[in-house]
Amino acid sequence: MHSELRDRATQILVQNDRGGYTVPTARLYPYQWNWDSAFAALGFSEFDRDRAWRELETLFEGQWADGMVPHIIFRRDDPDYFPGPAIWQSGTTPPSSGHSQPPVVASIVRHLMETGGPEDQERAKLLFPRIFAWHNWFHAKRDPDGKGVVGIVHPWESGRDNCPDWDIGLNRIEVPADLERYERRDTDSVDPAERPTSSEYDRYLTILKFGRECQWDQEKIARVGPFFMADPGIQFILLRADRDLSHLAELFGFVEQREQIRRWIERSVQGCETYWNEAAGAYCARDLRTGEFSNAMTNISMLAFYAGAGSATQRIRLIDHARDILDQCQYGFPSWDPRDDKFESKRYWRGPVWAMANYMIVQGLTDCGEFALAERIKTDTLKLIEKSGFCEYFDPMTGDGHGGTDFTWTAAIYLVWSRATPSSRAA
Ligand code: 9WN
Repeated sequence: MHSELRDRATQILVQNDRGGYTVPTARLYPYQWNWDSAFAALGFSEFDRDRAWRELETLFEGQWADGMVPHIIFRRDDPDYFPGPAIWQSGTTPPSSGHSQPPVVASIVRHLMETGGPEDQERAKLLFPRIFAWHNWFHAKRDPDGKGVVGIVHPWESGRDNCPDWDIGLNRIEVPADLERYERRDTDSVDPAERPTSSEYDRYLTILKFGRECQWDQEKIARVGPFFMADPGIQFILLRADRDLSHLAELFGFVEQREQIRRWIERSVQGCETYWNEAAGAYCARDLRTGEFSNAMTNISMLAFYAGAGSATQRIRLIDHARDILDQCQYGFPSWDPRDDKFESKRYWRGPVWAMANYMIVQGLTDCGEFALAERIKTDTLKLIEKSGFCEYFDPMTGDGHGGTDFTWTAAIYLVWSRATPSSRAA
């Protein structure tokens, strides 16, 4: 079973390869997505290192002049996905979306280097300036006042599209009367009960319209756009990625960049306090326009460990909280607290378990010595895949798989974790 599943995971990566870049899954997501590509590279590194690097290199072919690496790169028009390049109108070559996604790349590059040889070092060194420019973009454009709190301008930028975290910001958005009529394509291949609602889609398109109409003026979008929220996911993933990038800078002798990264890290560590919601006992999202907090713990709150953030007291509370949440589920870690009334076990980011989120949670917990909890979440992930296949996400109560099938990042995580020893290191 074990080796059959490994073969199947390898096959999925190969079959989702579109020639240098990988689609997350056929039909539902027919383009190159940003953090999906980072995890695809992780998966490829298990059997084809050259292809792993190629995945990251093609991702950076979509980098904007200001350093931003967009969340989708459209290499060819595909009627299976909405909204495509004609709606985004990025004006770039290749065409792309107009905002970013969680910057996991630097951490994957560090993994590739630590599991590779001199050729991996060479390729990492070539990619370094591009990754640095992207992190710089996040710190400058998504934290325009330098507060150490990196915001998102669209729920899609978080990669956790319909998580209840974003209800606060989305509820404040009024859908304009002149919003163009559109036809969703996602619900052609996935049950609408497992996807965002049409009211959410109207708001996603309203934010997109604002960006397009100001020709993707990122300063303006962050300062006066319809949506600007602090996402613990971006904050923690960027903080971890900055630490990993700093490690690379040291190795390559990039003194100036290392100093700059040190300043980013210092600021971000302080900024993490903005996300601590004492009433909820967790790191939560927050509306940057009003200060309002989201009130429940998510899988992403657990990335505090991955980022090396939080005081000893905060970490103890998070661990206790995590145990309570896991007691409610058959499989962890759910993307929303099952005790909250917004929890929906099958609907996308409102409850389901995501393998790649678990991968980051487990890395963080392992680095912090929380081995038992890490083992529970890792074992749950493998069991979910063994039970239901390489699905996009899983019901934490039943273990059933949902969303897209033959999913790239689920296959990638399986490849890494079904190997004998898990990769971990001190933060
Ligand atoms: C919008 C590709 C992407 C992931 C996101 C996930 C989903 C897209 C969508 O699919 O979002 O970006 O159309 O639903 O939420 O994390 O990168 O797998």
